[in-house]
Amino acid sequence: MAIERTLSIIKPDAVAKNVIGQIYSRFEGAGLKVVASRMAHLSRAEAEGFYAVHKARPFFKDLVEFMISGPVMIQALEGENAIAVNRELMGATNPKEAAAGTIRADFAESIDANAVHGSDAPETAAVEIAYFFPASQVFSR
Ligand code: RTP
Ligand code: MG
Repeated sequence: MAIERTLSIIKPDAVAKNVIGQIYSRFEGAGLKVVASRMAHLSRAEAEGFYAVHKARPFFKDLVEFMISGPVMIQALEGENAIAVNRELMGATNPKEAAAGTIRADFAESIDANAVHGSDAPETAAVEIAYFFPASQVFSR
């Protein structure tokens, strides 16, 4: 199996709920290693740039407003099949449809305030990690 990296964001709702540690425990329990990490309060320009792929979507404005509503915790995760493993841990985008025991089922309120972001493919993971972390701040281990 391939060792991959993925970009994860603990969104403002989950940071406000004080569950950063519980979410990190789930990453570690699934064999994912935190190889880069920092807290940030994103500017509008940073959030718009990060979600540029969704620019034409009706939910884009609300998504950006939500992502700049408070601090977020940003991390790169590394492990076997890290992208799919993280998406499995996260659960469905809409927490009402997320499987029991997933991060979104346990901590998310709504499709907007849905606790976490995770990259969806190797190409987007590489772009998203580089968006937040210079190579010198990613510590492969
Ligand atoms: P993410 O990118 O945050 O990991 O979530 P995702 O892949 O599961 O969902 P995606 O389709 O990439 O959408 C990005 C974020 O936009 C919000 N969204 N709202 N109101 C809506 O219909 C709607 N659809 C998506 C969600 O917060 C989603 O995480
Ligand atoms: Mg997505």
